[in-house]
Formats: sequence, C-alpha cells, structure tokens
Amino acid sequence: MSRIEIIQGDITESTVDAIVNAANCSLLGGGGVDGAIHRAAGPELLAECRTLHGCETGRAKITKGYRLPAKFVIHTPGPVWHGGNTGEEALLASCYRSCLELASENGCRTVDFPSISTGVYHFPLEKASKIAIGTIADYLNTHPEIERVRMVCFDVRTERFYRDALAELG
Ligand code: AR6
Repeated sequence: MSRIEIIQGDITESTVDAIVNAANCSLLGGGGVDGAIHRAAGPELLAECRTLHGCETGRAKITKGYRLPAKFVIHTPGPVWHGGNTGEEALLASCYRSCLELASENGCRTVDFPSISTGVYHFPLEKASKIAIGTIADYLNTHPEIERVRMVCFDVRTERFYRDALAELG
C-alpha cells in the first residue's frame, strides 16, 4: 500500500505528528495557509517563530503546534514563480526534502503537506504536483521511519493534479 495519500481538506484540522506551513522567509505569518495555521495555533506560535530569525527559501524550521491538533509545525518558504529560470523547481523539491528531514529528526511518523507555492507564489500546479510527489516518493524509499505522508489539498482542482501525479508514479 502506498505511504503517500491525497486528501481534500483544511490542514489546520490534521491530527498528525507534523503539518507543514507554506510560509514566507520572515516566518512571521501571512495569508493563505500560513494565516490559517497561525490563527488556529494561537499567538504562542508567532512568539516561537520570532525566535527563529527567518528561514531561507527551500529550507525549513520546526516549532511546536500549540493549539493545533498537530504536535509540530514545519515552516518552509517556497519559491515565488518567476517563469522557471531562477531555480524554482530545485527550490521547491528542496522544501519537501528539508521538511521530511526535519520530520525524521524529530521522530515524526505522520506528516501532512499543503500544496507549497501554488497559491500566492503562483508556481504552476501541474509542475508543482509532480515535483512534490516525486520528491516525497524518493525520500520515503530510503526512510522507513516515516509511515505516511498526505497532501492536504484545499480545493478539488488542486486535489486532481496531485492525484494524477501520484497515479503517474505507478
Ligand atoms: N489547508 C490546506 N491548504 C490550504 C489552506 C488550508 N487551511 N488554506 C489555503 N490552502 P498559499 P504559497 C492552500 O498562498 O503559494 C502566505 O501569505 C491554497 O489553496 O497559502 O506557498 C505566506 O505567508 C494553495 O493551494 O501559499 C507567503 O507569503 C496552497 O495552500 C505566501 O502566502 C498554498 O497557497 C506563500 O505562498
């Protein structure tokens, strides 16, 4: 059975070891899924984020989940899409890999991701879904400690692209 699953839903409701936040480099909150996570986690999350002094695009940092059902939040700033010639694809893959590495280091067995960079940052959804699924599958191949990774898609269109990308893996 595949350890990668695609669901539609709101990631702030995920009861898992870690959810991923599609953040920005300040790590001080924003709109989209970032705003929703900060609202649901409460002000203690922002207080911990202030101690982290930001994060580079493609890297990740971990905090507690506070009022969220998830134990941890892994914050990763995805790349802004500038047309594809500024390393966007490698940076997006690096986001997924960095988050999974932090999950492993912190004993997380279940991890939920949102669709990083495909909202305000305008990364094309088809490309992003293939990079996400490919990078997650590669990581899971060599890391049995992670039991399940889900893509939590906020809307049906996003869900369809991730389902197709997963189906292509075979
Ligand atoms: N659960 C799951 N997915 C969600 C939720 C939710 N509650 N809310 C939105 N999404 P975006 P980005 C989806 O724009 O493109 C922020 O201001 C959304 O429909 O949140 O990486 C940050 O601070 C889309 O499919 O993230 C940054 O400045 C996906 O999450 C910037 O936006 C990502 O959309 C990051 O932009």
